[in-house]
Amino acid sequence: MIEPLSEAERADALDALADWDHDDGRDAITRSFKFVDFSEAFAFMTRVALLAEKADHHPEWSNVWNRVDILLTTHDAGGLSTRDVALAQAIDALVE
Ligand code: HBI
Repeated sequence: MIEPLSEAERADALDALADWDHDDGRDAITRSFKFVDFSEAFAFMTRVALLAEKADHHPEWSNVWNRVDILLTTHDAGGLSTRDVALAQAIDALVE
């Protein structure tokens, strides 16, 4: 069982993940990325996919041409967990 974040942990995480929005309905975090073209967007997705496999924690995501929309939540926890925070930070590092 993966524990969901506590209220305090969630507040701290959302503060730290300034580029992510909280989806209250799902207790998830979302971020949209825009690249110069599809090739760059897909290269980003490939790198995220490798991070996700390494973490055994996978995004819910969509791609339209140069845009990638990512939603992170932990299905096994029914909401946000430390796995989402860690993956979001690793994803941010790809584009920082
Ligand atoms: N990814 N976002 C997300 N949420 C999960 O609960 C999850 C996952 N990837 C893999 C996975 N669970 C399973 O491997 C569990 O056994 C951990």
